[in-house]
Amino acid sequence: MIKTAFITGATSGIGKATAIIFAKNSVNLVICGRRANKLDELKRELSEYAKIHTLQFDVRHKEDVQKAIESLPEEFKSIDLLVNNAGNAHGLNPIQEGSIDDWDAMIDGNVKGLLYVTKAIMPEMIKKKRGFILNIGSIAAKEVYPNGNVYCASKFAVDALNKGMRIDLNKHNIRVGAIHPGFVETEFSEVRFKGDTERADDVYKGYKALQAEDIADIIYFVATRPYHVNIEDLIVYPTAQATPTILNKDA
Ligand code: NDP
Ligand code: 8X3
Repeated sequence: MIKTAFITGATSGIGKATAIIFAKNSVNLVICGRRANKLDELKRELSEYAKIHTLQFDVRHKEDVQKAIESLPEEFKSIDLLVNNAGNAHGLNPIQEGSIDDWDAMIDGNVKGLLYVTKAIMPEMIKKKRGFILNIGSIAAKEVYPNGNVYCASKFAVDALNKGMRIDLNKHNIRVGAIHPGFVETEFSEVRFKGDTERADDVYKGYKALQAEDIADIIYFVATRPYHVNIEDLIVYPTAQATPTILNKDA
């Protein structure tokens, strides 16, 4: 049974929707992100359903990650579910035109950040011989698409780490799995296109994209299977999308 979940990237999109569904099912939460105001707002919204603790840190800063997790009050220290969700794409350019700052943001956030958080959460799970690590990958973890280069590489790394964690943590009775969504209508494209909302909105126009709540629903389902059941890899597309680049906007 999941009593306490730790969700990174809970200030918007998939992470926020996941926090809402878990809290409404009485799961206590540690919600994380860089935007303190968004964390406080969500805590206010969800406190009537469950106990909520906020942790503000940038996943790229390993000392901050470690300190934040060490600072958890006793009642939030025993994490049953870690949702490694924090991440973003930065830019969508041919590799030869890519920005090194964007590359750093994606490799440091999507890959190293996920590792820093997991490193700090694992010891308690190993001690308990119980826990679930759920990694949010992407269809970009499965196929490389034009201009996806470094974002895809960062998500391929998440896929590899998901497998590596499952292998190494197997002897500790820890469940590890990943969910790989296609287009989900969140702040993702606004971040990718650096605040160009017109370009971001265009990504989701002309068809029904996945909603953050669709993925949160699936996360809740996957996490609440009996403990001997591990859904280890799940790809989810909107019906209108067949591959990263085949999208039916005329349905
Ligand atoms: P959003 O932009 O809506 O949410 C991203 C979340 O990650 C925010 O809460 C943000 O919080 C947090 N975050 C980003 N960078 C950092 C950082 N350096 N330190 C701490 N927190 C960070 O996008 P989504 O909800 O769509 O994305 C969630 C996950 O889903 C990502 O891993 C993304 O790659 C993946 N995904 C998204 C898809 C989509 O089409 N939307 C499809 C497939 C996968 P804050 O800014 O407050 O720090
Ligand atoms: C987000 C979906 O297709 O932009 O991971 O890579 S995509």
